[in-house]
Amino acid sequence: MPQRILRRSILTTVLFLLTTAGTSSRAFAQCPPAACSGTHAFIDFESLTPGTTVEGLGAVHPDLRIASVAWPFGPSCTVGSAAAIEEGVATPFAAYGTAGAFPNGCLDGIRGFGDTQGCVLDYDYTFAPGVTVSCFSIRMLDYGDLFPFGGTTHTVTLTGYDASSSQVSQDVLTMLGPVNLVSGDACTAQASDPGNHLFTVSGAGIVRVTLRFDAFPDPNVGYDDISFCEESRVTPTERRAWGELKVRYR
Ligand SMILES: [Ca+2]
Ligand SMILES: [Ca+2]
Repeated sequence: MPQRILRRSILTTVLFLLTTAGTSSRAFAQCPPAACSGTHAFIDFESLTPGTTVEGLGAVHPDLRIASVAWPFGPSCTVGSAAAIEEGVATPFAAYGTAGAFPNGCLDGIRGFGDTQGCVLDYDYTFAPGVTVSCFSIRMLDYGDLFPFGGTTHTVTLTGYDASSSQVSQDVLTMLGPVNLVSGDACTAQASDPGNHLFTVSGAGIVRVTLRFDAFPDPNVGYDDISFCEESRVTPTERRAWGELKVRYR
């Protein structure tokens, strides 16, 4: 390779690394596009007006269904009530408060989603028919500065399952001891602290991802930055072709 082209190639690589280094940790969460051989999806929630529901297939992405699930250990929020939230805006709810009771502070950007304060919801993430993912990631914010249900161990678990309901991958956050007003606050937590934590599951053939809280959670949290990598997808054309095939061989 001529010297000039080699230099340009190195410069391009350095620029690429600098660019991705500045955005990969927050913008793309932990399912980076470069590692996705299929179709990459990233949802930052910035386009959703506060109060817009995030639940149901297509609400935030054509191939993703967010569905809240009743928390079995105590006060569950109303199933189906998860909605877009905005920093500094207490409507439809302050899913959590940061210093000075500031609602929904320090999301990535100014918008994410959450549910009502003081109650808990578990979540299921599933995909459009025929879609499987090889990676799924979500950011949870402000976990660990309030533990009204007591307990000494506080565990949040993201689990990916395949079509036969076998576990593919699991990511567990365990926080020990009492509240921590620094690492548990969305605005003062460092990356990967409970207060600003990315959960990621990866592996072949994931069709369902569950987010589950144990009996002693922080009920006031928010979510942001969902990314996933679609590894397979049955296109409408293929479905039609299969139908024709069945007719032909009936
Ligand atoms: Ca956001
Ligand atoms: Ca909290």
